[in-house]
Amino acid sequence: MAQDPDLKLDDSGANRQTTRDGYETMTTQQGIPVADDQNHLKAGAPGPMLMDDFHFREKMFHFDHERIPERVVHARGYGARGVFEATDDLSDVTSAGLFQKGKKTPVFTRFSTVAGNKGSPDVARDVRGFAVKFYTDEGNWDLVGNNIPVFFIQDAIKFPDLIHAAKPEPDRGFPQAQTAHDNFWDFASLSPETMHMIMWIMSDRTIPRGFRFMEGFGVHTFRLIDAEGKSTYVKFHWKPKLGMQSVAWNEAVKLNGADPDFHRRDLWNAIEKGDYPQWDLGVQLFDQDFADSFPFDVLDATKLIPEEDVPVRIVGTMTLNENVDNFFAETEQVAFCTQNVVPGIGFSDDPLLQGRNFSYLDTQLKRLGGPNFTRIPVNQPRCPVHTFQQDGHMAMKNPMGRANYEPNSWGTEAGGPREDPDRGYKHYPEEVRGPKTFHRSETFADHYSQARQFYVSQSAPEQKHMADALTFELSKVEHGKIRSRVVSHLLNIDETLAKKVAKGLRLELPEPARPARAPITDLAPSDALSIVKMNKGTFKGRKLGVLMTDGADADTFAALKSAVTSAGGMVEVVAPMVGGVELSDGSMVEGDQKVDGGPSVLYDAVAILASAEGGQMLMNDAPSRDFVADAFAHAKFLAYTDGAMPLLKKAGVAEALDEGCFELDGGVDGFVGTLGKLRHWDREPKVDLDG
Ligand code: HDD
Repeated sequence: MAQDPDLKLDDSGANRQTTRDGYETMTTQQGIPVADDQNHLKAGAPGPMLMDDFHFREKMFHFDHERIPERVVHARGYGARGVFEATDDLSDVTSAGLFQKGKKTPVFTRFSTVAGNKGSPDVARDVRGFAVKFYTDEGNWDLVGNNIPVFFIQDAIKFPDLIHAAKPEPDRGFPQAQTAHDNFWDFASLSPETMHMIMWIMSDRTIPRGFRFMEGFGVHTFRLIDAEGKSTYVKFHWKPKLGMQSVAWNEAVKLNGADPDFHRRDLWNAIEKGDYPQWDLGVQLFDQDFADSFPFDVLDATKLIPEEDVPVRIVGTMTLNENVDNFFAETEQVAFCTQNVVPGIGFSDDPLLQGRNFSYLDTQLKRLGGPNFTRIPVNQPRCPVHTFQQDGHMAMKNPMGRANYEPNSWGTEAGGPREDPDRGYKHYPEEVRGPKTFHRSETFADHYSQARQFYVSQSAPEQKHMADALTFELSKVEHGKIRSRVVSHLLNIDETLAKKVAKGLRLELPEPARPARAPITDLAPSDALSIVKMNKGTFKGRKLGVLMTDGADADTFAALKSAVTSAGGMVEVVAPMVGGVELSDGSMVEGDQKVDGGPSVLYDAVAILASAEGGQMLMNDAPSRDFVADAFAHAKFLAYTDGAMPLLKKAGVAEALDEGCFELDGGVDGFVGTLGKLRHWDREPKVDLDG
């Protein structure tokens, strides 16, 4: 008898019985009810353990095999389910059904860091993966992107070297989740093609405030193909509805201690609250004529096309609206493959993309243990699947019937499936000629022009952060010659930047590196590349941390809470004791955090509401002083009541109060009205050595 492939483990009536207390009866994997889950079967007391205990053996066997290899890159990640809705019609350029206006397509999205292992902290300075699986009516489309629109290398053959250099050094096994070490900078400085991406990773893009505040990019040039087979080049962009935001570096360092799960907790909580994060999907569309006139090769993944040259057309919105039920089942087992494209979407000849198309399928085999990973629910298409592929480890859905080969003559009912020249995926019939050689295209030879364009497009605080980041990273590099070599490249990007970094390292300025092609130095700056310039002026989805003591003014707290909530933000109470504080009117407010577990790095802005006695008490508490001093140093907007002054004094902030600091006794509007600016960056040069 054919097996029902959907048979569920606990479907059988016998095992659905409950215990005397009304719990479901525990069973083995074989469905046998378990009598004792506390003790091994033994002979006598205390007694040797008996091999008869199949429940113990099965339980231990299964536990021993719980781990699977972590991803070789992007091991630390977090996923959620959602939906993509097309808001524009793209049928003029693609036959892909998901781009018909109004069409809704389920998605699974996984964000990740790249270098760190599965247990590494969320706010490591690193690129973020942004991978989306679209379960379309014509199969799965995986858009496996990053939060940076360019990549380090141009040819996939260098990927293992890049990753080896970035990961912990092989002899000592550290540092974890960091590029601040010799091997990474050695490789980068010997590979000038990395320089554009180096500028991006040294910017605030690699220390995002959360996944909800990041852009995403498909990176490569792909193709859209219409019903007649015409091809249009495309680059994909994700734009967060909440706008972009990053944290300060010193804040990131502290966040990783305060909450190593900062990003995943943020995403999970937002979805649990029903505050669903959304991204618009945009496309840059262009043809061969544009490609030919563009100063760089559109097939070179180390180059982007500025939005000012080809505007981003918004074509849909992704909403993440469901957390996973089980982290391992979905987030860990989801298998993205760049080769998963659907009719209407195609590859270009980008040699990085071509190499990826091999690597992803290959890696899933190792990670998930066999070719049937496509049958794991999170990876299964939501449309019918008919194939003669069969058997293998963990075969869960084999073809039914007698025929398992094509062609066969068993008639349509039992004999299918058959290929379908009308509906089937057709590769773009690009004409290809040329000698078979190992080579890198001459058109890929410019390594500095867009690196410079990125740098000059940044606001002053962002440029400062880049110089600081480079100085920091190179200060962890032990070999002077590697530091010098990096600076020799910076000289080809921007002289001021190079000099700042050299000064920060006390390094003699080297000769500039010899470029393979002279850089173009007058590319127009692009505002779209700057987080600060693109600020949307909203506090929506952000968090105010209010440090409070007994006797804090109830009206001020109520006004603050109501104004921040109306602005779409959240308020968390930080208290000396998590049991809460008693306000001036005798009401109690629960603490969301105890002050030493809720440092100000967890918040986008802070307020201190203290009574006179409360201020005196907090002043002697080191975590409370850090709360204020850090918020100030991280350029956060800060508000306070008069009672908080002793704390502000002791934290060294009272003498330095500036336009980013607000006295609350006169009302909350000035403070809350400013929060959308997110940071008071003007303060920053006054609070650090590098200013
Ligand atoms: Fe990759 C994972 C993104 C270049 C080989 N990559 C992986 C993930 C993302 C990216 C987001 C995690 C997917 C998930 O959440 O499961 N990778 C990129 C981007 C690249 C890129 C945007 C450049 C444009 N990757 C790249 C190259 C290769 C790989 C050139 C190899 C030739 N990447 C892999 C991999 C991974 C992976 C080894 C590890 C785990 C996995 O695939 O599923 O195959």
